Amino acid sequence: MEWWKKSVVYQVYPRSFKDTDGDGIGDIKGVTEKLDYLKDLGIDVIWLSPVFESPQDDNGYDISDYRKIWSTFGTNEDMYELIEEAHNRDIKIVMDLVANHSSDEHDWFVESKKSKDNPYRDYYFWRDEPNNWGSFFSGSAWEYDENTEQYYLHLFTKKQPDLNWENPKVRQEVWDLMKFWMDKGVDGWRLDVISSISKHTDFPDYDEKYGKYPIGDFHTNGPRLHEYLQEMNREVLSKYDCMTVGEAPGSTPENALLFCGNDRNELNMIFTFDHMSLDLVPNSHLGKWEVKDLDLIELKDNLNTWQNGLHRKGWNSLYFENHDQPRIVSRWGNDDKYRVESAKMFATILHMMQGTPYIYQGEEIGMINAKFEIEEYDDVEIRNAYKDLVLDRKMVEKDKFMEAVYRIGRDNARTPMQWSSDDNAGFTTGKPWLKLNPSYKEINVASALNDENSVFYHYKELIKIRHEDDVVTLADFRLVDRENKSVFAYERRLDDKSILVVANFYEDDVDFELAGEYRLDEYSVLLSNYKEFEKEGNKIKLKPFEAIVLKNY
Ligand code: ISL
Repeated sequence: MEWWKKSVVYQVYPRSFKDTDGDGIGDIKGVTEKLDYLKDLGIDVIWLSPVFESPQDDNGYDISDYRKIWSTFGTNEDMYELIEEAHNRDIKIVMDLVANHSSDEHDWFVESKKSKDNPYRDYYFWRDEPNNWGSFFSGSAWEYDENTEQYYLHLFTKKQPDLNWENPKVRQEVWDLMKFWMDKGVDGWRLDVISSISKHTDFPDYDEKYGKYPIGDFHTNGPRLHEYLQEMNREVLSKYDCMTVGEAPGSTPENALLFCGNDRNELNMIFTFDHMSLDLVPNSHLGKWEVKDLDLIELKDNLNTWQNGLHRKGWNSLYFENHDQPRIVSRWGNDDKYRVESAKMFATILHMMQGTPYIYQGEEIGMINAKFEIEEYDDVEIRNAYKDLVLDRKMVEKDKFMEAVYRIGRDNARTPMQWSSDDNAGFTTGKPWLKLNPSYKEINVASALNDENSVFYHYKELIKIRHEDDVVTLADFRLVDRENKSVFAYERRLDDKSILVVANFYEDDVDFELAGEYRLDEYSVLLSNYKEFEKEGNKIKLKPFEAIVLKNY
């Protein structure tokens, strides 16, 4: 079995993880310092969000030199040391490949801008007229450049011009930089917005009914996408023992197999947005800033389709959090009275599915969303959307916009990691680059380690189960009692071995009758987030956010 099928990945957002030099920004040495902590948790792989030279317009997702570590994070030597120290502990390192776009301060773009006949001109997309495509970060996706009187394409900020993958030289540059890091020992890549690298080069306008600058199907899954990924696999990936996970906005269970189908020779798995969009109003003129309640049955159906769609044919990634998503306990759980119970419940349903689970820093201690004043947010997405939707176009009242920010804004996940109840949560001795979540006095690593009932030890247990039991890795997936509006239950079955996961998704007690072929007395408890498990015949009496893993072998 491929190693990444039995692995659990931990995402580090270096800026907010651990600062060792007192400048208020996390660094590479900080990651190295915490390797023993991560080893204790039991993870196998670290995915490091971008650490390369960058003007930081989008916190490093705007790279100006792909072969150099950003000096605020440290040196290339620090990075080589991290790789070595991680490997000494049997932890693999996956880096973030942000190659849909570069920074506008990258030499390629600096050259490209100079003249229409510059050798780097067609490293990017230049046009005389813009179309109506929107930027993910508000406004038009085209920026006018006075020097050559043309517009360039940027699906993200105007400091993130899109690279032109039609140009074979661009692709060669990407293969070379990937090899550079893999030759240094890097074990794989998370590929940023990989579903956007191939453009519809006729740049068709969207229908105006979708708003002034729509974002839609033309933004992803362009005609040459899979040709490029197969070339990447042939030229680079196939030469290394590595893992890949492509971030794929616009992916569906059907097209997922084009990326990660066993016979495709492209990527190992993708991050879909499907399940994380279920509480957003589709096609809203406010983009992602119009939220609605989650419908549990929709979530169950969605995960079921992905689990079954990829079973034996491809491979799922499993996630609820990352640096672009809010904290799951605040989003769909209860981050107050039942914080611990609900954090463990989400962990349980996620980690017992088939696929490779991803833990985002702080998720393992049940960190919660932050509620700041608008001026206190740093995220370019929040700031641009506030200016565009609230101040300029007045499409939404400030209060309503802020409610959406509290629920789904990206900075919810980016507040510094809470190591202890000391000053600045033990994250830095300086002034943190982003305000801490005041909850750190109570929610922090030190107290989690001291409490055998903490969220941390629940994660540790889930990881251990995955490592020790191949049923978790290999078994199929079936929903149990799909229509149940309060309980998320499923079975994983491999031959006659069966694991049942039963989770109360809400804070009211609920009785769950195990119907059909299942006999509760054939099962024993493998893991639970409550000390006692109450049953009556084939009925389980579930307490708030109770989640139980049962097995029959
Ligand atoms: O987070 C989003 C909306 O809130 C997405 O649209 C997000 O921008 C998209 O998933 C791409 O994300 C990735 O690329 C961006 C970067 O800002 C994100 O942090 C990164 O994960 C541009 O590089």
